Amino acid sequence: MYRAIILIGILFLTSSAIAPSYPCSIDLPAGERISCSKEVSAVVRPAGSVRTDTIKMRGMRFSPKIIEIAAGDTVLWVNDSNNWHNAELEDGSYATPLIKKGETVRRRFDKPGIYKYYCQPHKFMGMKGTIIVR
Ligand SMILES: [Cu+2]
Repeated sequence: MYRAIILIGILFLTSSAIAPSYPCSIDLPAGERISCSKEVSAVVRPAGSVRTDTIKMRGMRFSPKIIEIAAGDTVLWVNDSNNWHNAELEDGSYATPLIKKGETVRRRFDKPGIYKYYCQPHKFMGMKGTIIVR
């Protein structure tokens, strides 16, 4: 009996944790705005196909600054500049180590949502980016 109650509790907690919750629009550093639907649309790619999208760290910015990928895809940050950079999600859930010139770091994004991130050493210079996972 107790096991059943605990199991139901776990299922409830898990389902509420998985339930999507992300804003309909986000504010970007330059004052631009992105609109997005509350319901994230289905993955566009055929089942089983994933890909890697590259974000270059160039000068004091991420290029592209905003990228849209499908759930399950991988982002590859490539440091193409002489400075050391990193990428940290604003919610604090993930941070790359410092990436030197010519080095790369990759991370897979499985959960749809809007991930805003910044470079810790150059955040004050506006080195920020956004990854939209559909
Ligand atoms: Cu940087």
